[in-house]
Amino acid sequence: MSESAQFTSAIDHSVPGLKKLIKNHLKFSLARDTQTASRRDWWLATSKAAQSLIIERMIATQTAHHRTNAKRVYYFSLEFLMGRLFSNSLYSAGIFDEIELALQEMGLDTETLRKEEYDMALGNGGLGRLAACFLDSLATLDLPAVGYGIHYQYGLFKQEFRNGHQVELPDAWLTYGTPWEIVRPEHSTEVQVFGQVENVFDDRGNYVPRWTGGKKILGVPYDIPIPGFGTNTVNFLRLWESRAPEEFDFEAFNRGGYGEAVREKNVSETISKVLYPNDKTESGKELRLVQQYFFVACSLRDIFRRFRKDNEAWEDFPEKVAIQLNDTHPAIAIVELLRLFHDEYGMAWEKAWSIVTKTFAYTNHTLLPEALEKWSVPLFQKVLPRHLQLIFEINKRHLEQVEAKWPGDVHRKRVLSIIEEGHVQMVRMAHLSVVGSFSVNGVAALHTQLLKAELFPEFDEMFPGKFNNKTNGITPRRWLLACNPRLSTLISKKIGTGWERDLDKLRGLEQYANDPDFQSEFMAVKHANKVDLARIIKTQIGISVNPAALFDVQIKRLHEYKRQHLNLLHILALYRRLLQNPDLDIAPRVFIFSAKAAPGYDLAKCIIKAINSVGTHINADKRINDRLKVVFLPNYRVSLAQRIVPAADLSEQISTAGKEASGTGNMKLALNGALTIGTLDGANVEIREEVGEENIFICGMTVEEVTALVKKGYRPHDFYMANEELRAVVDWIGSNYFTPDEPGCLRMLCDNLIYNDPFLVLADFQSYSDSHKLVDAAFKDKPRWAKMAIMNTARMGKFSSDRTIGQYASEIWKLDPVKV
Ligand code: GL9
Repeated sequence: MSESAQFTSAIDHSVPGLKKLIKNHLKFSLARDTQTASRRDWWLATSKAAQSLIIERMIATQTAHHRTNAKRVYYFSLEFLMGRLFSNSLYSAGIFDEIELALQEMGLDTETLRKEEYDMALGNGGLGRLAACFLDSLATLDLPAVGYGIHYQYGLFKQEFRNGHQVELPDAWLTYGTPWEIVRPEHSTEVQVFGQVENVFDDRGNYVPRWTGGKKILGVPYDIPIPGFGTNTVNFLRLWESRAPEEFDFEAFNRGGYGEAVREKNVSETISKVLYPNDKTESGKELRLVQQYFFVACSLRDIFRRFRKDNEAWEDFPEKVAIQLNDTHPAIAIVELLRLFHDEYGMAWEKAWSIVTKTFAYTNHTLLPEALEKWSVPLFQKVLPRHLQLIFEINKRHLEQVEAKWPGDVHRKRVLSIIEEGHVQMVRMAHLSVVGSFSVNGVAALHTQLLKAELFPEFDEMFPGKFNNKTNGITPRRWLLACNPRLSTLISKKIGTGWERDLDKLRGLEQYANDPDFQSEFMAVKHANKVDLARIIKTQIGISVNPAALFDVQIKRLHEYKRQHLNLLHILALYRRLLQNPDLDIAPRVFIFSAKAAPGYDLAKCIIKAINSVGTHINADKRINDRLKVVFLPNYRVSLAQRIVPAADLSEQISTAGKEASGTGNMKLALNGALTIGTLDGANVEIREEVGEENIFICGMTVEEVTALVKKGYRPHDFYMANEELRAVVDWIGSNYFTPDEPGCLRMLCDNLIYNDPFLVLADFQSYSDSHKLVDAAFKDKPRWAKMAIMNTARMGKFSSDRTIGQYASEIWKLDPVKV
């Protein structure tokens, strides 16, 4: 590679050149000729062609980062929900149109090939998808960055419905391989788990603790190039796969024979076997803690190797390395970095700790108490005995600081401690993260405010300025350019291109919001997207829907706090009103759901069954005459979201106020011209600020009202008794009317609502239902709806993840771009 700053490609980007490149890959990488090639072969060959261009730029990028000894950010995350990479790669390589032409000339098209790709679903939901959007923005902004995570053999389970119930199937995404990853055995690294702590004499004759006797595991990295859009920068995502260090364990072989030896190998490989399918944390599972430690330990060794190539002094580490912790899942990295410096490199505690706390920054993604990770001390002792000792020492020093600041204040020490006292002592990973990081951020303004005031008020007092907000964002490349080509084309025709890298430019559409011609063009795009989605619904689940109806969309993980069951109650209320008054004048609606429930979350699965059963019943009811349709699309995933989002009229964002940290689906839908019906929760608050309150439907209680009601003592039964319609629909769910073949199967949902209702569904029902009447009226007024939809698209600039990442870079990481 030349040392010049000028990057020139060795590959012919012309249509004939790309055709040749694709055919070469077909022949030499896949051993196929054009006659026998399957669609998958063509997809693979085309992907490999795009990948060649990207890899060229990746090499140039890495050379530039190395040559300038640039500071890098390392994004540590247990989840990266990447989805398909095909379109993204073509757009980023700047060859989308050329490839389209090249394929056309060979009798193929991008649209068909795209569908051959299996989603890369190494994440659960918002948190993992945010990581993917961030990688896209980091590269697009020319920021030197590496994502680190786990190369799961199985991603998030595949969902099917059997008689309306969720069934989980394994997600074998690697069965046919992927063209995007590059295995790098030369960068493999060994880490250990379990074992014990022994005191030994070090080289200087000091009697020191040492971690010995653990089980050795090999980490093998797989790299996925991450190309920026409209720039030469290509960063990468490095995912670790666990292997047994020796192909064959001869000791085990001698002890127990061949079978034993292979079994031991399997244990090592279990670590990267599967993504835990819980959307909020998986506490107490030994394997999950091992996963967490495994990937951060591998990543830190990798970062050390890279740092040492260009640097001498450890003091400079924080000048060259920033590590962002995506929630507390990778927080053990704080202790591992301290251990490496202190135990392995003999650095004094104070110096080691000072470097550590200048390196890490932590993002909190939720206030839900069940999601705050805690590990029992006995489990820690078993898996990471030396780390446990170090945590106790970190905590001792931390509590000395508390004592210095608030002498004699026992209460403060108890609430600030990293160790929670009780029958079994617990390590609080969030406290460890706050103490070990120089920055703690929330993911929306309201969330950060509650983080400071409710979750960590004592920490905020102890470390003023450490807490800050970084409102989430989404990448406009995937969530507008790639998923909605019709709207992208219309926008570029109207205001020119450039919005893909500067989303504030969409403000230029505002001036056309009242223009009848533009309104009809905008709504024609929406209609065409709805026709596409209607076709998908028909082929996937056999239900016919009317593209002229209002498409009312709720797509996200299934969770009580997100309140899909509030939506269901409203559907039942509408159904009942139509049965009671057949002439009721409402705009026809198609309710569209898509959601996975954690496999062990019974109530969430019951809500899925309830929606499916009610839907089947309503869809078949001739009296309704297609004025209501209920559709639950199975196997929600990124690629399906990319089909639903462009076709949505209404976006349901109805979490109980204070529970949804930010939400990002809300941004994707509004960007594509859907209007939001939502509570004042998470980023909805900021969406309202941007679009104006005349362009959004806000309903439900505020955080203050929720707090007051809970404090006073919430009694759902009172709301149930006081509202005739609400009582009728709740009873309907519990009545077996919708599930005659499975009596009692929705009982738990009905009982939960009347007697427990922890997320105040019944308390918000009336307000939500009233708000839907305003939606109905607005939708019937076509020019008004069109104007509101245009205003939503025009005013979403703030929610580009480029803006978010720009703020992380300047305010947290102090990171400068490097142009390639
Ligand atoms: C989440 C929050 O619940 C969302 O509100 C937020 O938008 C995202 C990204 O910051 O993080 N936290 C969390 O644990 N999940 C989130 O979506 N869960 C999943 O990823 C399923």
